[in-house]
Amino acid sequence: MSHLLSSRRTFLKTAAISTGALLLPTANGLGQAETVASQSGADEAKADYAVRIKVAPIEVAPNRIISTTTYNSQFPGPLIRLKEGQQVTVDIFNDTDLPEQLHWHGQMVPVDIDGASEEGTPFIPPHGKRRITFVPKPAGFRFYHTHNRAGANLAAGQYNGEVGPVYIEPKNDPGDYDREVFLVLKEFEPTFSRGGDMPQNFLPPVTTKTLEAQGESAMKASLAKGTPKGYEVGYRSFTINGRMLGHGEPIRVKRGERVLFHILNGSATEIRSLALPGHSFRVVALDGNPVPKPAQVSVLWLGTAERISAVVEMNHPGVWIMGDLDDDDRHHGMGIVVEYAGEKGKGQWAAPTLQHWFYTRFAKTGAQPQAPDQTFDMLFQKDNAAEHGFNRWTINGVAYPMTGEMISPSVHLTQGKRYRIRMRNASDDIHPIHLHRHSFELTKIHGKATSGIFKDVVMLGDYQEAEIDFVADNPGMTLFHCHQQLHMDFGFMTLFDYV
Ligand SMILES: [Cu+2]
Repeated sequence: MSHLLSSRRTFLKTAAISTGALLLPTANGLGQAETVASQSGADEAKADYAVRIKVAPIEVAPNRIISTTTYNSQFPGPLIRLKEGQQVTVDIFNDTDLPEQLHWHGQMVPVDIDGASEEGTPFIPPHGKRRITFVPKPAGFRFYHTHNRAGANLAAGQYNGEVGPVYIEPKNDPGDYDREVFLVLKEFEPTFSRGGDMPQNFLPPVTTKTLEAQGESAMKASLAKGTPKGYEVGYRSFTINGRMLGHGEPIRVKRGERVLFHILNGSATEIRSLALPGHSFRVVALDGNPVPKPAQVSVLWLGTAERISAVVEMNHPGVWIMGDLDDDDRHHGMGIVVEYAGEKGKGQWAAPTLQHWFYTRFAKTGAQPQAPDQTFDMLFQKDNAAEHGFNRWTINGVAYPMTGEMISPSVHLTQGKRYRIRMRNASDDIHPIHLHRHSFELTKIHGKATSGIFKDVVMLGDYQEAEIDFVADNPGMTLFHCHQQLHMDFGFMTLFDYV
């Protein structure tokens, strides 16, 4: 299996033949475009890409085979390389027995393309097909994934293998690196547990006492009634690009090379970290959007659905494990070997020094955000084990119905206006908050005003507050939700519309 590794030259070649080609799984994995005969009939023009949703076996380690729903029978789904502003046609085939939604995460597409039934995107019918045409934007590292609900079904939604990377090439690419490597982090074989082990100490501890008091007293009251803690999800196998640590091809590098890693946390529920002993990451983009001030860090942290693009200068020869800081998760597969040319032996790991993860490290110092036209307050709360043993999540006291139909929007937007959402988390969980079809700017986080960082997912720490601004520039129903599958399926969602 490949680890999405390719030279820049190969990518240019791939891009050049992408029109009129179908992306198909090949023996060595991702990103390989091949021109094949149309599968959609002679009377219809061929699509630029075809994605086939299909249950298939994937081998995460020798003789460790998992049956899961995939894109094109592989994990991750094929790398889809698009060009900013250049229209593309994609055929989505659904070879499963259930209706499907394919979400173009991080792209500013219309509602009928976006891939969220709550917004009104049509389903891809079971054993049917949808052809979509859209103009990719903005440039950068995006991804596609299922937007099906899973609820209590750990074989559904993003618990399965429906995740694939998208790279939208900018009109101008300064290209200050030698080659690109795409990494998709993903766990398999989910199981339920009571209470979780989510890492909590990596965000700056800027908590709000009133939120903490509110959350703690609600939890105490629930536990006092004899209610156990709500279900959480754990996993048996952990992979990077679909292979457990030690069982995939290493990333082969040469001394002096500058490798641009595009890293995606494709997890349904988990926060991931990544370090490479003896090396540092120069973070150049968050969620695909260039940051105002690239900076070096030794550890990357990614909430569910977050992406980081970072350049590593290969200047510390050896054979290393690039892996998660959590020993247990790494021992169960969350890592990949980086091997220098001429070096041999087992991958070495060394725990890095812990630093807090400040998004603001990549912002311009002292930059103040533009004033919004209007501000909305949102309070996030957990109702412990209230939904058949699952935690119920509310935004301003309202849980989105578990049945998933479109409901009345909670926020009405006027096109062209700038909005601020003041988010307050009265729970002890971290929430990767996601806004569909728009990018937002971080304007206050870790207790400080900031500007210039544009994202589509942001981690909101336990009992913390943050503010995000966005411009209403893409009319239509817009979903706002926590990207943790267990949270979004159990209420943590709301809709915006345009008046
Ligand atoms: Cu959440």
